[in-house]
Amino acid sequence: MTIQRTRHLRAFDFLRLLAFAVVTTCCSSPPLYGQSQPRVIEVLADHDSRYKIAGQKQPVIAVKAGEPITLRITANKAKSRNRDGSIHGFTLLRAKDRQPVDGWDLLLKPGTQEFALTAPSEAGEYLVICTVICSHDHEQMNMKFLVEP
Ligand SMILES: [Cu+2]
Repeated sequence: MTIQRTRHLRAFDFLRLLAFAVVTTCCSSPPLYGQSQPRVIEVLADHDSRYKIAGQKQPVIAVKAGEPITLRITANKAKSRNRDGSIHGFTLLRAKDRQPVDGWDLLLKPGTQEFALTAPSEAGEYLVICTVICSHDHEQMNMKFLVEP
């Protein structure tokens, strides 16, 4: 009787240990395979023709030069949309000469979309602008974007 109970407990302990090992192996970060995932930056392109970032009064995106990032943008419709259904844009310009950055000319459909992007290789100040005439406030729909060396 006593031996049986002990065996039972041992089996239980073994299972608990196994579960613990599985959980710590699967859920510990960083992942054991490959390189770490790109950083996710979340932006809201809102119905009042403003870009918003949670926890920031004046939204600013700061990245490292050449850093791979995932941009997760949620777009809410303002007053009007493009013929193709885009409700806001997200276009990156170099601040000093307003030159557009290759690959950073995004059109946003309603809802959440993810874009895998690489930060500009040139450090400095950039500007995000909306390219869809989304409302009478469209002109002020912009945001600072900093590329750190
Ligand atoms: Cu706009």
